[in-house]
Order: sequence, then structure tokens, then C-alpha cells
Amino acid sequence: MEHWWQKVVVYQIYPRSFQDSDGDGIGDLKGIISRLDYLEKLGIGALWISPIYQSPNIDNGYDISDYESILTEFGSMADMENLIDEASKRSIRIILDLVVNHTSDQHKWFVEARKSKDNPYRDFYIWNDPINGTPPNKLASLFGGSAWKFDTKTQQYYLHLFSENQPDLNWKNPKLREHIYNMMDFWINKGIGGFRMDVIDLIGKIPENEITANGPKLHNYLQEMNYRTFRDKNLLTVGETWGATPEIAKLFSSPKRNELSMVFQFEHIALDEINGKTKWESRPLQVKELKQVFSKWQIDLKDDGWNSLFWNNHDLPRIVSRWGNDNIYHTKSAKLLAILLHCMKGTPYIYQGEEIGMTNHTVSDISEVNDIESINMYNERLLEGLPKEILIDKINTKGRDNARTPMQWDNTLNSGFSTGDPWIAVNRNYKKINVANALKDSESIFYTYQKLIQLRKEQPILTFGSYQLLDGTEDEVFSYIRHYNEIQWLVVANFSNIPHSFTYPEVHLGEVIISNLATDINRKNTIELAPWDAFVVEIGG
Ligand code: TEU
Repeated sequence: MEHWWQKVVVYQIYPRSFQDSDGDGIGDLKGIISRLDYLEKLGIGALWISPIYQSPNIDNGYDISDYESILTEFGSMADMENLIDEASKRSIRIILDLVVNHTSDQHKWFVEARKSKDNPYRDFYIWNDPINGTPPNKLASLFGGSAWKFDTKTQQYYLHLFSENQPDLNWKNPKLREHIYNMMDFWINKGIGGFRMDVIDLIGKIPENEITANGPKLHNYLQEMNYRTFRDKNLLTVGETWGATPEIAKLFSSPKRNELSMVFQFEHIALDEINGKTKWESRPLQVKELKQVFSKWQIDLKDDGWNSLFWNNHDLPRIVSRWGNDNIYHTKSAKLLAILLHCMKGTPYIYQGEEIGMTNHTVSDISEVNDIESINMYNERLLEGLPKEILIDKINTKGRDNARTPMQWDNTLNSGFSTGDPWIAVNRNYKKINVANALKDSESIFYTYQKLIQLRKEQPILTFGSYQLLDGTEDEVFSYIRHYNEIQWLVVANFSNIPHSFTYPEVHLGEVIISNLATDINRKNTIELAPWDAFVVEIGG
């Protein structure tokens, strides 16, 4: 069966940084509404909006204190309803972020739970006794330190896999699950188009055994959730699953299993990390490995399950700075990254600003950093004796704030994001890289994205075609063939700063579908690809 979410391109908005409408320096819902025409022009079919709920913003909205009300700085419930309506007029569905692995410690459930051991909400969270005055076990928080926090009032530890202000919910408790499902229904009834499920692979955890991801009951919970809430609602549901292999991804997304539409898996994202270390220990990307990883996922999920295609999100550095070239090949490499990814099978996601080639933003002091993950890493390693310069360098390379600087709309004050002081600095390059410039230039990165989105709507080969890696190319030439009925497309990309030669397979070359070249493609048997050349050409056998 075909689904709408197999054919759309999704656009992710980080609402704090997208568009401010009232001059408080913080993006808001009215701001998003004012930019819907732009998003319609780009052509996207769904908007995933990072959390918009009431929150103390320790982790910028991923610490929710009330799931059914809107963060005051973002607007009101009426604004949210209006956004759903206005988006729908433009055939855009709204995908909300569902953060149900944990809440904020300010959520009323947790405020109650910590009052006493027999409080009715106690069991909504995960509590354990100290062992000889120390935490119950060695589980570590993903944001640094122990995952257990001692609560003096009741003399027990509670679990927090993220910051201590983000206590983990206890999914073993059926009452908690009921509350979550009712909350999901609340939003479904408002007409949303789906959910992006934050760290959903953690909800089946067994902390006592130090099992966090992919716990034994995980899929039972998801099947129950599906059955109780969105089963017949035709929604897009995407699970953030850091620990997924293709086999695990099928458990989440095989249609037979009635769980989710698709997963976000991160295997490619980890390719510039030193094996077995944290994200902060970087090594250069090997394009050869990127080919292997992408191809494995394309092949393994070809008949069952569904994948997402992405380079960026609000947790990741900007791809053009990370694996492209944000200097002399800025436009060219950004287009290559777009073409290479969007011609694969899966649902593509664009993160705000990616479509104009927004870049990383460097800082020189920790006082300029907002992100809790970066700040915790910095403090922890400073204590261990690492020099400041090295830590700031790590943050500049991998820190999450790189993705969170304000959207660059034009060359006016604060890049047109806000008339007030932005909550986080605007990237210094906004006068050059901005939407207004991109729209004026028919050769801009924006129009490559627009065309790729259009192609996905019109050409079933992108959604349903098979995938085959072209073997025997030079390591940094990434080339593959899509095949659907009688049609075949050859994708060729020189993923590097130097020229590489490329020999076509023995085929007849037809029409060029899309490219980042200024001229027609070279049609000789063996050609020299210039740095970051990318094109898609129809071929015949
Ligand atoms: O991220 C999941 C997660 O595991 C991140 O901590 C990830 O390891 C890190 O961001 C990589 O830099 C999700 C959200 O996307 C993130 O923004 C939240 O902070 C986190 O969950 C907690 O809700």
C-alpha cells in the first residue's frame, strides 16, 4: 500500500530560531505562519516542529512541563490551531515532537511524584534506593555524569538519561501510558499530521539491568500506542532511534507490525567519530564508508520497513561545514549533498536553513554557548584538565548550537529573524547567505532543493525505484542507479575537493534530470569530474 508520507519531503523547524513576530528575540508560532508561503514555494509537504509546549527550556523544549499547552513565548493554543489550519490550506501537514521518554522536573506529575513515596504519581517515574550511599548502578546520563539523581526529600534516586531536570518516565506503569495516549489523542484531534518521537527506543528500558535502548517491552508499547491512538488516522510517525540496525529498523517500521511509519537512524552520522568514542572525538569522513552505510540501508530496507533521509537536525552540525565545503565550494557542495541524498529511497528531511546552505557558527568562549550538552561536556572535561581551546574547538565542530542560530532571511538587522536581540547570535555570514539572496538567484541552492522536491512528487522512481551502488568507482565518487519499471537513473557525485575520473557503465545516456554543473554533462566514456560535481542522468540498458 502506498502512503502519503512516502512521497513528501519534510521540513524541520526549530521554532526558537525560525522567525520571531513580536520582537522578543525568540521565534514563535505567528512567525512560522508568516513564512508558510515561503515553505509552500519550496514545495515541502510536512513540517516537523521541534517542541512547542510549556517548558522551562533547560533543553530548549525537550523538557516539557505541560504537554497540552503552548510555551508562552511561542504564542497560544489559538495560534497553534491557526498554524495547523493555515498549513493545511497549503497542503502542509504539521508533525509534532512527542517527547515521552522523560518530562521536565517542573511537570506536575514529577512535582507530585517527588513529594512522597506513596504519592499517586510516584510510579510515573523511576526511583531506586541508594546502595551504600551511592547511586543504584553505573548508568550514565547522555548529557554527562550519573543518570541517577538523589532526591533528599524521599531519600531515593530518580533516573534521568538526559539532564537531571529531565526525569525519565516509567513506561512499565499502565496508568502513565494511558495519560500519554490521551495526550496524543488531544493533538490528533486538533488535526495534526503526525509525530516525531524523541528517543523512542529508550522507553522500554530496564535501568536495574542497565538496559536503556531497545528494551524487551519496547515494541509492545509501540504496538499498544499505535492501536490506542493513531492506528487509523493516516499519520506520519517517525521514531528517533539512535541504536537501530536495519533489522531493528524493520521492527519499528514494517507495515505488518503496526508500529511506526519510519525511523531516523544515525549510522551515517557517526562516521566521523572515532570508533567507540563519543561524538566529540572526531576523525575525517571516509566517503567509502559513507557509500557502504547508505547502500546497506537502501538494500536492507528495500522490501520491508521505511527509512528517513537526512543530513541535519537541531542536534547536528551543519552538513555543508561538516562534510561539504563551506568555503570555495559552498554552493556546489551543498547542491551535491542535496542531490545525493534526495535521490535515494526513503522520506527526505530538510532542516531549516539547509536549503540555503547555512553553515556552522564558531564561538571563542563558553559564555557564547547555550546548549546544555556542550556546556556539560565543557565543564566535565575542564575539571579533567583539558585545555579550553581544545574544548571550544570540539564545540565548534560538533556542538548543537551550530544548527540553532537564527534562520537567515535577509540582510537586514538580525538577518530578518527578529527586531529584538536574538536569544542566540546570528551567524556572521547572514548578509551573504540568506533567503532573499537565494530567491533572487536562479542558480542558488534553494532552487536545487525546490527541484528535488518537485521531482519526488512527480517521479515514482524516487519513491519506489530499486537502488544499486555502482561498484568500482574511485573512493570519493559516489554513484548509484535507481530503477523503476522501464526507467533508470544514474546518480554521479564527486564527494571531494579534488577532481576524480569516472567511467560510465555501458549504457546509453539520456536526459539530465538534475545537476549542479553550469553546462551539459560530459558524455564521453571516461570523464573527469570537477570537485563536487553532481548530476542525475536517465540511462537506457
Ligand atoms: O536527542 C537524542 C539524543 O540522544 C541526543 O542527546 C543526542 O545524543 C545528542 O543530541 C547528539 O548531539 C533528542 C533530541 O533530539 C535532543 O534535542 C534532546 O536534547 C534529547 O533527545 C532529549 O530530549
